[in-house]
Amino acid sequence: MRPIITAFEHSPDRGQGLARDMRVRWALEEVGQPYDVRLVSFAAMKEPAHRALHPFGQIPTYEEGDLALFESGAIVLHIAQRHAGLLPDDANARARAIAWMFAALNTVEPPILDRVIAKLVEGDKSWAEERLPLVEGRIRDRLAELSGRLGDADWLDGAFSAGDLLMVTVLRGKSRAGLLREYPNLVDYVARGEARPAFKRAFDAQLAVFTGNSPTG
Ligand SMILES: N[C@@H](CCC(=O)N[C@@H](CS)C(=O)NCC(=O)O)C(=O)O
Repeated sequence: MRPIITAFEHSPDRGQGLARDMRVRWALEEVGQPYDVRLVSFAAMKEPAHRALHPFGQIPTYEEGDLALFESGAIVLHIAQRHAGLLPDDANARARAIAWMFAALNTVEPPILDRVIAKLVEGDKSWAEERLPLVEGRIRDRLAELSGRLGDADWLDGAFSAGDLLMVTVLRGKSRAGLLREYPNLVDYVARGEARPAFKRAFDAQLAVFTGNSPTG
């Protein structure tokens, strides 16, 4: 059965591949599971029909038979648990890979998102300029810690896993590139993730929606 995911009808990031359906597409591409995409407008996301799938009126969602899921991390975990290739077989290694999934979304992504909010939403406030260095300091702390742990390894814990998939999606993007440049091993880490054929297929599929080349992934 082909799962159906939802994605933005229009790109808010001008095709950088940052919308979170990218994580789901990438996971599906890594495990070789074909999927369909239902495109939603910003208005439609807030309608009851979409909110029945996603209580917060966002993308991505994931439907597979009777199952409907929201939250990109939960969707990637579901895909990784149902298919080989994104989580190790060994129980302890699997638990550690899942810990990295949580670390990406729960520890590294929040300060990065805070910076997006500080710039885009709060940028015109009188205190915005004073706050930004504090926000960026918190990102640097996390990146320094992550960089230290990664060292010269290719991936966070052995083979590429769903933990790396989420971490790379959290770190990538033009607006993060400046801060990331201070940690060359993280720059290389993101580049390694982006060089994976499954990433490229996912990226191209999302981009194709925005450039009008293809309606589905
Ligand atoms: N924690 C959620 C966040 C979902 C999210 O923020 N989605 C964005 C797109 S990347 C969205 O739908 N934004 C539109 C809105 O919130 O109205 C996840 O990881 O799935």
